[in-house]
Amino acid sequence: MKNSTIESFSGIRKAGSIASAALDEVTKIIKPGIKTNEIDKICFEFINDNGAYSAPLFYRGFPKSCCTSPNHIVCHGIPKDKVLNEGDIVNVDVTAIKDGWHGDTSRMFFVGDVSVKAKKLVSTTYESMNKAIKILKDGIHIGDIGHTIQKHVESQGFSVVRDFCGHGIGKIFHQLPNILHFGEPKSGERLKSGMVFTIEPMINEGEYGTKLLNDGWTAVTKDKKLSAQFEHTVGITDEGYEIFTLSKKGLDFPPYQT
Ligand code: EYF
Ligand code: CO
Repeated sequence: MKNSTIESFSGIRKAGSIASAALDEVTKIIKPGIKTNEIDKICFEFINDNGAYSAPLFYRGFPKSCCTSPNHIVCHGIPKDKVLNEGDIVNVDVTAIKDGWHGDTSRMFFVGDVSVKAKKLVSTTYESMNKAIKILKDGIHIGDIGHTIQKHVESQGFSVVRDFCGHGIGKIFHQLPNILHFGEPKSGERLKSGMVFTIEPMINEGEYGTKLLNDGWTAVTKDKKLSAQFEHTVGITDEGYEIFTLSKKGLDFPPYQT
């Protein structure tokens, strides 16, 4: 059987398309003055209305349905009563569970007009993820993914966060293998057709160090400079790869034309 028709791929394809469409909905409401709690409400309602569950809600005690990570927040920012202002950048990370299968994706959003520096960080982060996706095929090493990302990011003067990684995904939200976003070519495990995992590089404007806030969830840059992230859920096929979380509306990268 071709792996594009196996049960895991069709399940993750459905979950991924709901997660991706939830981010398409978020695109409609992002503007100066919006609160991150409002983003959470949209994600929760959209995912539920589509017969799915939000995986982050209550996962290891996490209190919300998505993560919202503006500016110097690297990941796992908790949606709250916080207003986003003109010039902010923000990552929204959603995971839908449909029929027991997970689809995990995140995108960056621009709040009004943002600086040239922020735009360059966001475009470099997106390019690094896409360059890594394009090399995916049966037989390459996990280290090839990290090396591709690190080479591009460092060539642009930015740094790759070391403290968080991509992950295998399927009926379980987080499983092996860990997908590091830095590394050496031809190092680590070889990818096999049928494997499904996320690529979700977190890229910093300054140094790669992070620290955890006292809330126990929110990771921020140590130097308080900007951080950006994109994420897709991808599968290895006999022919190469499949991306399960592309936007059906072409809203994969800002500025979004809506
Ligand atoms: C100490 C959470 C657990 N973890 C990962 C729980 O893979 C993710 N996004 O692409 C991802 C999303 C969430 C998540 C949402 C909540 N959690 C956060 C921080 C620390 C921790 O365990
Ligand atoms: Co993830």
